[in-house]
Amino acid sequence: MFPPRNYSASCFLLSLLLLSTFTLSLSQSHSAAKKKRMREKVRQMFYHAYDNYMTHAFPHDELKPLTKSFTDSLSELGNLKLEHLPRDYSGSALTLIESLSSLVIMGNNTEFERAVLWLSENLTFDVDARINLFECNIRVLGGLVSAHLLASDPSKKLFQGAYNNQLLVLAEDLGKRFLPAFNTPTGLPYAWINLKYGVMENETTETSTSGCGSLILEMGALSKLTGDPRYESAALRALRKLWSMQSSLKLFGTTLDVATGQWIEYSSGIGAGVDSFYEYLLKAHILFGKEDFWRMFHSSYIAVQKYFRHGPWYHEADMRTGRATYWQLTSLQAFWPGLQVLMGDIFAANSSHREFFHVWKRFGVLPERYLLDHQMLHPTEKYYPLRPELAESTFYLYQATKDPWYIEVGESIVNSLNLYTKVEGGFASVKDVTTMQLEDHQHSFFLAETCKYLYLLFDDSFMLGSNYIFTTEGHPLPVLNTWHEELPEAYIPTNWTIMKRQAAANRVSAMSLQECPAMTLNSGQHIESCCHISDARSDHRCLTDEDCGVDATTCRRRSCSMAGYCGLWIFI
Ligand code: DMJ
Repeated sequence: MFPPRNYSASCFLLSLLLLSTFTLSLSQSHSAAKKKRMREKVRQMFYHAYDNYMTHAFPHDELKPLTKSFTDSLSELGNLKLEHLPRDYSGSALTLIESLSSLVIMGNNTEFERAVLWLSENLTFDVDARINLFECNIRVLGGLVSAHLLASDPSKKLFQGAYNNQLLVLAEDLGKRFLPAFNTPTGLPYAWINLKYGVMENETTETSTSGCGSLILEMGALSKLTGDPRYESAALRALRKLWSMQSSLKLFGTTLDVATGQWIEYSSGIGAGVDSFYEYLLKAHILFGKEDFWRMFHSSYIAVQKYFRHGPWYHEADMRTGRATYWQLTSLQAFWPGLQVLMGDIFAANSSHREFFHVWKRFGVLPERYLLDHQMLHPTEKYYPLRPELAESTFYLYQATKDPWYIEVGESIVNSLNLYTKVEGGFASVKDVTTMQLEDHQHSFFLAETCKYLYLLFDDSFMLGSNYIFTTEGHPLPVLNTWHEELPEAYIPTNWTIMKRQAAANRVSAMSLQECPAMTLNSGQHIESCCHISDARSDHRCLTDEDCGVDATTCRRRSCSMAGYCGLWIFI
């Protein structure tokens, strides 16, 4: 028998198919092997930082890796002029608290349990130390609340012995010490509070937008866990007041006075002093399931895109006029693409992320401030204090797209950190990115965020089967249906006059001066929003293209990816 005429062609096609299947599975196993290798590299980084902290600094706050000593820095965080430093304060084991959730993510239950027991027996907040409310909230309260939720999750089996809510007891004690800060005519909290004595005499009334607008995740969670509504209520009252202070352009300033409710600094952007305010509007919506937080975020997001965005870059602008003020890239802004992924604007996220990574590659790490208009580094802010924001956005983008390019980015970040910042005694901040001269400080967020996001980029098994939202300090909070409940009437932003006025206003495109035409989908659903994502599903992922609305930058219809995220997938 002769083979069929097209035998050789079939054979060729078959071998081609086999070859490509082989190549595909080879490249898949290649990338799985790479992810495993990288995960181990990050694990080693974390333990190099952690073990050195435990050896040379614990139970003080942070490690000084060059001198293998410590700093009791909780009272110094945000305290640029280092004023009113405590005389008799010997630390709160800040780095240990910040490491708790990372230990769980890396599967070290034994060390987690050991840490929890130590904290429950030794940690006290009854100390004469003036601390920054925002910093203490995101690092300490957030670290404790998150670790408590993990410890009390029976499926995690983190404890050999019994867990008796010790972390929640500590968190509640801290939360109570926060409350006097909110006792102002406006409900906006003081930026500073003494943990033992409350608000100090003649305390400054100046604070920042993020200082009063990013408390709701931790304090809201504390209320849900304790049944005491005071924490959530104080954080919401502050947020409501802040919201009422937005300009007619729906913009916010950077600093304000808590006594008068007047703005001090009218210029703002998406970086320092404001960043986590935007972040918490969206994350509060996800954690507490309230539509109103989404509306607030959505309206602010559009204003940000309209007045701050310039191509893939973001500059600052005056909240009253919308006119550009400072053309600067700052290291903190690099979290924004991650937030854009959460809200489904992946195309825009990807383009900004690429620019941040480009700057990282150029300098080896991300400089604190780069002057876009002069194409040069800021003369005094040339440092890189081991910040996590680029790794964080890379993690989110990889989750959404599974594009192996983000694995390459992660690898490059890991290599730079090891090359430039690793020293015998831990990881040191970079003082000057032009010389790579180091500074004697290992910030606690290096363990809470930088290592965590890099680890999760290469191994996200911690997240399988559960939905988590990460606080601005990288502490995971599970998204629980039981928390998605109605708030008291007075707390619902739609009842606020300002929100009613806004609901009546037209929705416009995120693209400056451009409005996407409203469109009716096949299902009959009418979309006007530039970045609509259906809220029908609790995990905020899409099921079909119809969940995805239109893209903010091009007004083109978006599609739902295989990973369940909305995006402008060119090839679909
Ligand atoms: C962290 O403490 C938090 O991410 C905060 O929101 C701002 N950035 C630092 C780390 O860079």
